[in-house]
Parts: sequence; C-alpha cells; structure tokens
Amino acid sequence: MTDPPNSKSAIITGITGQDGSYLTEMLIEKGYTVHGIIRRSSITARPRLDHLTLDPEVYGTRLFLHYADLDDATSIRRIIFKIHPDEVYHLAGQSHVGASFEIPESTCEFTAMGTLRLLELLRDMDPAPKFLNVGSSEIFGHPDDAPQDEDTKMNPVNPYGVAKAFAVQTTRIYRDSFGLFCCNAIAYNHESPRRSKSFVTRKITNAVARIAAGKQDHVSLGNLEVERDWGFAGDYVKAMWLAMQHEEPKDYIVATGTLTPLKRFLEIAFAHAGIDDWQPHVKIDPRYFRPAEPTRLVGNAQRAKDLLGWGPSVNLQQLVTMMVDADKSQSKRRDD
Ligand code: G4F
Repeated sequence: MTDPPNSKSAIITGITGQDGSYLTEMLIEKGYTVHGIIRRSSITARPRLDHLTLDPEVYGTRLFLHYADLDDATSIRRIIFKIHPDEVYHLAGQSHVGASFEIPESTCEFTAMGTLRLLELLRDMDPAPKFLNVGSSEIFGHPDDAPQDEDTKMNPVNPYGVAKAFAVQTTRIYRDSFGLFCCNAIAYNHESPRRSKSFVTRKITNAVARIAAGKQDHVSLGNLEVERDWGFAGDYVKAMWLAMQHEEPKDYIVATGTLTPLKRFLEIAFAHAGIDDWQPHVKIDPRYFRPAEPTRLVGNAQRAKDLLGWGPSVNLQQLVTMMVDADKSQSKRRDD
C-alpha cells in the first residue's frame, strides 16, 4: 500500500544496488519523491529497479534517475543543489572487500573521497539536507571486543575497511564540527535474493539451486573457516530511514548480534534444497582467498533498538531459505 505523495524528497547514491532498491521501495511507499544518482556507463540494465522504472505511475512522478559520478564533484553539486532534498542516503561505493585488494585506489577514491565530497557540498547548503552514510563492520577488522558497538575502536584490515573508516569518521567530524545532521549506519553483512552473486551468500544459494536442478555439480569457494553476522537487507534499510527520523543525528550499529560460521550457512542452504551433505559439492579454490580476514565481526544493535525501536525481523534460517527459494524459481525460469 503506497502512501499519497508528501512533500519529502530524498537523494540516494547507489540506488541500483541491493540496498538502494529496497530503500527506494520503502521511501516511495512512505510518500517520498526519490532521486537516484547513477553512473554513466555502457550498461543500462538496472534489474533491481525494473519493477519501479517500468511503472508509469512511479517513474517520472515519484522516482527520477540522474547521471552523476562521485569522483566528479561538479556533476553531483548540480543535482543536489537543484533538487535540494530533505534527506541524502549515501549508499554508493566499491563494496567488494576482496576486490579492494586489487583496486585499492579506486576503492578509496569512491568510498572515502566520494563521501567527503558529498559532505563538503552539504556544508554549503542552507538548509543542509540530512545525511546518512552507510558504514560497515569492516571498519572494526580485528576488534578488541565482541560484540562491537558504536564506541568500539576502528581497526580495519583491508583497503575497503580503511576507506569505510575514513567515511564514517569524516561523517562524525562534519556532524561535530559543522552541526550538520549526519548519521552513520554501521551495517554488518546484509543479504537478500537481490544480492550480487559475487558475495558468498548469493554465490552459494545460486549454486545450490543449480546443483539441485542438476545444472551444475559443485561450487568453488575460498576460505570456509570464516564467520559473519548476517541479516536481511530489507531490515537494514529500515534502520537507515529510522536513523534519519530521530531528533538527533547519531551513529547506529545495524546487526543481528549472531555470529554464524560459513559452514553453517552452507549446511542450511543445501539442506533446504534437499541435499544432506554439502561437502562433496564444495571445492576449495585458492583464488577466492584474501590476503587478510577480519575476525569476530558481530554487532551490538542495542542503541538502534532503544532509540529507534529497530530490530531484525528475519533470522538466518528464514534468510537462507528465502534466498534459496528465490534462486530455485529463477533457475526454473531461466535455462542458464
Ligand atoms: O560475502 P563476502 O564477499 O562479504 P564481506 O567480505 O564480509 O563483505 C560484505 O559485508 C560487509 C559488511 O557489511 C560490507 F561492508 C561489504 O561491502 C560486503 O557487503 O565474504 C564473506 C566471507 C569472507 O570472509 C570471504 O573470504 O566469505 C568468505 N568467502 C569464502 N569463499 C568468500 C568466498 N567470499 C566471496 N565473496 N566469494 C567466495 O567464493
């Protein structure tokens, strides 16, 4: 059920990604006008947004897409000043941790410097839009404590984590030094059927669906001795919106508080497709190992619970089965 249009408008960077698509849906349902910033490239497909961009009642009335690049301040300035939104949700960036070892400069350019550029623009606006930066558990890397909260010391162990640490801290600085309404959602791993297949959860659920259908025999993975705090992306964008509605700008850990071994994820995914033993279907490929792995990344979202009334609505079992089911029906529809 979509609310009638209200006077609120939002800009989303990274609108074509997993989180961007869930956030857009939610804001449109709440009556916002949403402006998405997209990069100009030869690829024009935006499958996560198709249901919105192909809907004439939404696209061009409640949803608009604009070309601009985070490494081109002029292009961003033009759009932000013209729209002068109430809220800016900053989701864009190079989001693959493994890739950040291969492309550290561009990772920092987009994720770190891109955030700084946006904040500099907001500083010049009157009134300045509210701003939410999506941070990452990767800022903690090898943390002193587990679970981590908003006061845990940053100690990243990869270029992605360093870039996110810069972005989170810069957001804090602009809040404290210039009085801007700036928040960080320090998000732990969040997954969904819209997750790209380059991340381990979707890579697994996609492979499970294909193995169950007899289309492939195994999946090649890297380090299986890892653990993560996995939640549902649809829940995490709610926390982002709630953070922007709170009377004071703050940082929030967004996490489930449960650390799960990757092997447990494999077990649930294969079992849901009726395969009791996952081990014969997993091959280890050294190409997927990373030079360093974070440890004990599990979040304490107590502040989000106390101040925003936020909590995860989907547990791990539900998340994995949702993803496997979606991949199974996609695998039936497509003959690839
Ligand atoms: O799914 P991943 O690639 O996610 P990672 O590195 O935890 O990062 C994700 O979550 C962060 C926290 O929210 C975000 F900031 C970040 O943008 C991204 O969304 O890898 C998870 C774990 C790693 O330890 C990796 O080494 O799975 C291990 N793994 C084992 N085999 C693999 C594979 N990861 C990938 N992507 N592919 C493999 O074959």
